[in-house]
Amino acid sequence: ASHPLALPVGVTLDRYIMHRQTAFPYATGELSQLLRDIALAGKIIHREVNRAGLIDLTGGMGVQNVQGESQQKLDMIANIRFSRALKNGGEACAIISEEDEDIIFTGNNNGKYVVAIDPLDGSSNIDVNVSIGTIFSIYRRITPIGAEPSLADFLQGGRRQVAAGYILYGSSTIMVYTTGHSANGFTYDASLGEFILSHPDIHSPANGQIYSCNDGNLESYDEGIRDYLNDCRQKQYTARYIGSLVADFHRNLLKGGIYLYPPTKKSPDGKLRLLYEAFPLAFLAEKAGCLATSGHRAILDIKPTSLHQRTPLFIGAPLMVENLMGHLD
Ligand code: P6P
Repeated sequence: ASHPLALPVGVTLDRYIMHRQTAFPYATGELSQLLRDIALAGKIIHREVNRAGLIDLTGGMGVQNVQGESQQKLDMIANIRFSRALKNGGEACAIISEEDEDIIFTGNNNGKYVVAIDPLDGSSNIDVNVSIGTIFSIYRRITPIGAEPSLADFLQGGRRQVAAGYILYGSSTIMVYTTGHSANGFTYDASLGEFILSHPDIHSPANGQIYSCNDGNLESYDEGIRDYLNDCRQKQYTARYIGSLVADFHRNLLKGGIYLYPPTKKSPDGKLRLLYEAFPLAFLAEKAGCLATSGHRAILDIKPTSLHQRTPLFIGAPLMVENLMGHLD
């Protein structure tokens, strides 16, 4: 039977959010509004991404972000737009972003929520017209309402997320998120300016034949990882690696597959960020029936200690992740 709260494909995101909120009699609407604010920022970035080639938004600005990576104009704009949308929305008291070293205090100290965000992941793909994505993670603050938010609000751990998801700016723009129950996908109809429910209650395949990793790093992978990848090749699986996490993740979520970013010589702790990449995707993945591990433990069980810490990430079809784990000592 379909989920009791299921709504028909075609309903708008706003209607869906309101309908879901009615399932929580004590809900006071802040999380609903926060999700709308994120969707609004996504609509704005959709417009910017689709104009990028026309108004010289591609190409580096010659400035470095906190990661020491050359900052593309569009990810700077995305960072500004999401921060502004969340500040103006009033529901988030603080934000952390891949693009900023320190916590961004919104000034809304009465806001109940904090948001961790990668405003535009895969930004090196912008100027070659490859899909890119926003990843977001929402926590209920643990500092008192009205007080100044703190680091502790962001270091609660992956299982304390109240919502998480992504917006993929690809051949179409789709927002996929969960508030802890089901995972749902909303495709953007720019002619209406609305996200429309297109992928209700996503259940990812238990197994798959697609593996995604940067083959160029093969020599620096742990032997167990190389054994697993050889196993995939023996079985003539399909290698698909876009170099844009959200795009690779989304394809694997729908079709069944595994994404691997193991430790490498260059990134001995893995490359991906725990708080605004691995945690939100792992939270969403588990709600869609997938698994996400660092190779040592479930991603969501990692105890976070700093805002920009990295982790190895293996995420996707449960049978593929379990098979991989069988190859690790
Ligand atoms: P590599 C993009 O920079 C990113 O963070 C992910 O979106 C992507 O999956 C990965 O890094 C690509 O990294 O080292 O394979 O180029």
